[in-house]
Amino acid sequence: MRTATGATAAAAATGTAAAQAETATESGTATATPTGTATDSGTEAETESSDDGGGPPDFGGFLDPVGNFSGSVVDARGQDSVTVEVGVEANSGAYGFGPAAVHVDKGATVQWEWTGEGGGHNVKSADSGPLDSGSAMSSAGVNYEHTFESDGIYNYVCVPHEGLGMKGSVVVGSDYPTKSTGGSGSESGPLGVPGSAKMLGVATSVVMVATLGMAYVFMRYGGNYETPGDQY
Ligand SMILES: [Cu+2]
Repeated sequence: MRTATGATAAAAATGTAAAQAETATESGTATATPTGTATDSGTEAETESSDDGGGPPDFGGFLDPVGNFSGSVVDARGQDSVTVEVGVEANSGAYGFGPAAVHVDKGATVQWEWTGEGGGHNVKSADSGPLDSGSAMSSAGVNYEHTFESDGIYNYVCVPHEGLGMKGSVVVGSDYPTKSTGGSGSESGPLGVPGSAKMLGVATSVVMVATLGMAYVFMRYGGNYETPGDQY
C-alpha cells in the first residue's frame, strides 16, 4: 500500500513538474516572438535581443528633424547591394534620402543614386565617419557608393540641405546601439535593482540605529524597569 501511494505521489509530482516546465516554455516563446523578427533566421534576432533587449537602433535623435523618417528602418539585410536615392520628395522639396534609414548586412555596398531633383546634393558623415561623396552635385545616377565592413550606425547629411532635414543613416550588421522598446523587462530592470538596493540599505540602517538605541536604553535605564515592581 505504501509503495503504491508513494508511486502515485511521485507520479503526481512528476506530472506537475512537467506541466510547469511546459508552461515556462510556452511563456518564453510568447515573450520572444514579438521581440525578434519572425521571418529572420534565429541568429540575428538572438544577437540583437542579447545585446540590449532587442530594441530598435538608437540614432541619438539624429533623425528626429528628418521629414521622411517615421521611426521605421527599412530592412535591406540579405542584400549585397542596396540603393538609397538622393533627392527624394521630402523636407519641403526634393531634399530627402530615400529611405532615410536603412539596415544592411556587414559587407554590403550602399549605392547612393541621385534623382537629379532638388539641386546639388552630397553624402557626408555627420561625425568622423567614412562617408564623403565630395562636393555637392546634381547629375542623376549613382554618384557615390560605400561598402560597410564594420557593424554600427553611420549617420550622414547632405551638407547644402542639412538644415532642411536632409539627413540619413545606415545601420550595419547586428552590433549597434539600441534603445529600449519600453518593455517591462528592460526598463524596470536596470532602474529597479538600484532602487531596491537603496531601500535595503536604508532599512538596514534603520534597524541598526534602532538596535543600538534599544541597547543604550536597556543599559542606561534597564534598572528602572525593576522599580515599578518594587512599588507594588
Ligand atoms: Cu541635398
